[in-house]
Amino acid sequence: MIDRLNDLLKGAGLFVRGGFHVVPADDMPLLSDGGTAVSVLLIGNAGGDMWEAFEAQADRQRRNPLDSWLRPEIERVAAEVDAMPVFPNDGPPFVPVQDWAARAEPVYRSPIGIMIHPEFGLWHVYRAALLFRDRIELPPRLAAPSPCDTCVKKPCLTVCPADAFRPDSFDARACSSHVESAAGINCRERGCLARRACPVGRDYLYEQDQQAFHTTAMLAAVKSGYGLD
Ligand code: B12
Ligand code: SF4
Ligand code: SF4
Repeated sequence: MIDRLNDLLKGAGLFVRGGFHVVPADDMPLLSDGGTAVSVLLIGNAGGDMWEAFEAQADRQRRNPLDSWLRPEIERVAAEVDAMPVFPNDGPPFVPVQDWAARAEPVYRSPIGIMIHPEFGLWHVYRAALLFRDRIELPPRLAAPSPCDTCVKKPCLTVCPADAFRPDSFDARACSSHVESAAGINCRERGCLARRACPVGRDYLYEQDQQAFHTTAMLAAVKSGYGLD
């Protein structure tokens, strides 16, 4: 199943990130027939592969071009393996995809909220969870500690010009005000300074166009009140 899925996802620059078996305490969305999922696989991207595929295949003139391109791709793949896709960015309410990720693979909450991966650093995202009605064999969960445990200087926490990182939360409005201002040109065009300050996963750093694209999307999301109280 994992190899087949990876083959199906490769063209879009995605891959299987890991999975877990559902336990009764999980508030898992129901399957389309009202049944309960037994196993879950997360799919996502790391580094620039998805961006390259997007640039080659997507219609940039469409509204929400990344979602408009990727969603049908994922739905098609899910149908081929008889799974139901759940999209982390659909909501509110949002599915707790970062908690699911920590069960699926060695990722850990970084001081700036984004999950850190020992290889990909902060340069990876979850695009969907595939819910299966039957128990499937999961890829092995690799054991690796959080890189943050041994990162003494924690530069991610000292470079944000908007002081947007609070002990347990992210001040999205402080971030977006800075990024939109004249002084925010570095974050706006080259991506979040705090994320870029992290020494882990440098090989997976997004290129400038990708950084700017995601930053523009983040600004639009904050403006619309998406995910904010
Ligand atoms: C709404 C949302 C946003 C909003 C507001 C988020 C906010 N107020 O913190 C906006 C648009 C600002 C945003 C921005 C970004 N987001 Co966002 N976002 C989400 C979304 C859809 C829902 C988050 C939520 O409210 N969940 C509700 C419950 C379920 O969440 P939670 O577990 O309690 O945790 C959230 C917060 O409480 C907070 N948090 C929890 N504990 C802690 C601890 C600390 C120290 C901090 C700082 C934050 C923090 O972080 C979580 C997400 O913000 C998630 C996807 C998802 N389904 O979770 C993506 C998600 C968290 N975002 C993601 C990303 C990549 C980003 C951006 C980097 C995008 C960009 N390029 O600009 C920025 C960076 C923001 C940052 N530094 O945290 C990824 C992170 C991937 C990863 N590796 O972990 C996710 C998981 C989406 C995905 N499909 O993978 N996001
Ligand atoms: S800079 Fe250090 S503490 Fe911050 S996310 Fe990277 S490894 Fe973790
Ligand atoms: S984009 Fe810039 S202002 Fe926003 S959190 Fe990152 S470093 Fe701070």
